[in-house]
Amino acid sequence: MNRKKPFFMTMLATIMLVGLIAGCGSNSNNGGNKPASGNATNEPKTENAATEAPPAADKKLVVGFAQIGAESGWRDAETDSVKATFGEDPGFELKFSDAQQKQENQIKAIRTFIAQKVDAIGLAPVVESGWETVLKEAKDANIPVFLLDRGITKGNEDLYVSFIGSDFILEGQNAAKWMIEEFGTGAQVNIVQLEGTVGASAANDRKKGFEDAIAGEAGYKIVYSQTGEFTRAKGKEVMEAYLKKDKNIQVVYAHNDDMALGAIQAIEEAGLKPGTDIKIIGVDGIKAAFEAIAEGKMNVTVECNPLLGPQLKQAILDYKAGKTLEKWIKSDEDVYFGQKAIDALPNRKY
Ligand code: GYE
Repeated sequence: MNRKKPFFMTMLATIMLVGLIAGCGSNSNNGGNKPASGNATNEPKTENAATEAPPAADKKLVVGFAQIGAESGWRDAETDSVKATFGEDPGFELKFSDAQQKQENQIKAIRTFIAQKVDAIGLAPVVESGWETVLKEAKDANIPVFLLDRGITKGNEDLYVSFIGSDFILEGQNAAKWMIEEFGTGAQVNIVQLEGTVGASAANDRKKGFEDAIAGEAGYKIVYSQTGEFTRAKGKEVMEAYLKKDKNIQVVYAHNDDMALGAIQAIEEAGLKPGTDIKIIGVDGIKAAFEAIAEGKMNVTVECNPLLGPQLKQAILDYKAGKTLEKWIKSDEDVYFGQKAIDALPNRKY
């Protein structure tokens, strides 16, 4: 794709001399986490100049969101949050794309957003690696990119403004912490780990946090670790297959609640009691997990907040206002088990 020469020509021709100088500088600033204030106010104006120029105050901010898909209850909740946040605000227009789990579809969506000259791009990267080229294209087009919920390979921090989401390593550590408190140090515990999408930061880091936290506990063994792709169906399938070979398991650690719920079905069908014979740990905190805890079939869910629409909107507004943004806008999360989960159930929002 050409580097927007015609666009910049139009832009330069329509901006006064002072704006022209600021406009030249903007190429290197944008995509960073602190736009120069002159640059931030020029940005929407330059797009107006390129089109038919309604007054800046009336112009909607157009946001393109490249979503992963609809693999889990968590993802649906995130999609709803983003759509509701921008849909209810007359100051915004949302362009939503569902990539059906494919990175190539997300890359295509981003290129379409760039061609449409959106004001900001939200990206929930399905996997961590392989974003450099397309995010450089967005940067060259002066379109700020905000990562939502999953991260990208370290060393590419200049390619996005902020990452808005959870600390997945901490979530893995919290899952292990609950387990070690439940069984005690020195216990013999066989664990099946159901991993998320291969290459996803949420899967990599939940695995790392958990495995690091049990490294000093010789009796805690991961006897099997396999992707369940963050879906209920795959979680069930993987668990079913494993139970046919070996039933000597004390814990299932699933990287999300949907896979935990799938595993629960497989365990029941194998004639065992999930929650009692095999303890079930999930991540996300979706309502269905709270229900399973209340029924005694699941033991704990490590919360991961999907209601990120309002934070994304605020980050875009702050960026446009020239404010300094945190590189990582972290979610505030809890761990739910036992009575605490039962008490929280009526108020769960997702
Ligand atoms: O935990 C899982 C999913 O990226 C944090 O993606 C997200 C994860 C979430 O579909 O359910």
